[in-house]
Amino acid sequence: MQESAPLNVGFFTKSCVVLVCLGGVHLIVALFFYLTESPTKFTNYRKIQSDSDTYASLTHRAAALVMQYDNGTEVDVMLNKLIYNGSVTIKDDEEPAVLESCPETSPLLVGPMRVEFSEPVSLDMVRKDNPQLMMGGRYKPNDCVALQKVAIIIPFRNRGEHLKYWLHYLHPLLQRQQLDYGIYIIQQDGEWTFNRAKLLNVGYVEALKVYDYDCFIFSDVDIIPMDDRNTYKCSNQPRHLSVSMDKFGFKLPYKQYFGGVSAMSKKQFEKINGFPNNYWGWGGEDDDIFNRFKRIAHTRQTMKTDGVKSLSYKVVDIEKDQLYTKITVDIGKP
Ligand code: BGN
Repeated sequence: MQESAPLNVGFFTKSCVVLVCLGGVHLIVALFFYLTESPTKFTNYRKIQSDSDTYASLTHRAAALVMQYDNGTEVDVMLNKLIYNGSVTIKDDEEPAVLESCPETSPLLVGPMRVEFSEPVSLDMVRKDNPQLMMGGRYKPNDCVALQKVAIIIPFRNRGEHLKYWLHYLHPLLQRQQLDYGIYIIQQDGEWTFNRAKLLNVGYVEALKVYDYDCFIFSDVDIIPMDDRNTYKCSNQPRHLSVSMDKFGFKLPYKQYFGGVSAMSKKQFEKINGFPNNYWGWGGEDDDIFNRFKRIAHTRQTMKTDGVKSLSYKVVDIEKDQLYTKITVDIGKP
């Protein structure tokens, strides 16, 4: 009897040690699988469920695990951290979780449009016609994720009449094109000679302060598309959009013409250091930018020193309307 007592104690102690070890291994393995698997699950939830459902199921799932392995504070702390991170990510994300990408060609397009300037148009009328716009002339489709984030930059001074028609025709068109877009009117302050290209550079810089745009459309205020299949989007090459205008008899004035309306991705714009800043007065700046893409041209030299990298200006005023963001800037003088 006396001999068996230590033996029993030894066996009991060993069993306890083995049990504790097994429990520990179980805990480590379970924790490992939980931690390696959970990020994917978070992502899937975000895609297929609404925000509140997601938060509820995350909380629920994590709570169940806390109960199952409720034998160590470390586990609790880690799970709480996951719940916290998960909920923060989801609450930060303003996109409804079920949205898919918009199609390459929007089903809302109507093709040729009637464009005319005889009927009067007021800004109030345009505001009423476009109730989905967000402050600053911003829009994104609510039933799909737009393929591009497009900033439309319009150099401007004393052209209020043109602007009204531009907004009247372009807002509905851009919405039909299912773009995530914003309108930036860059108004040159003062009476010095106009500088279209420098204002375009300002628009590029200012728009990027507001939103992470990946495509930039540079448009004159008096040019309105006559067909909404002419998409205000960028592609793998810079695009010239105003290729057939009434004032040029629906032809290009010359082969290299790049004025009116053009589209460049952020990457393309950066590659050529934006527009030149030193074209004061009418003409030439669009030809300059065309030549920045060509192999042999003097602008291949000047573009290194003159462009968006060397741009300097002062913002005088920023006005956010439902229809646009108007930025008044002092860009200096010739
Ligand atoms: C060209 C202008 C363009 C303008 C078109 C169409 C110049 C360059 C002078 C060296 N080019 O003549 O800027 O868009 O006409 O009107 O002025």
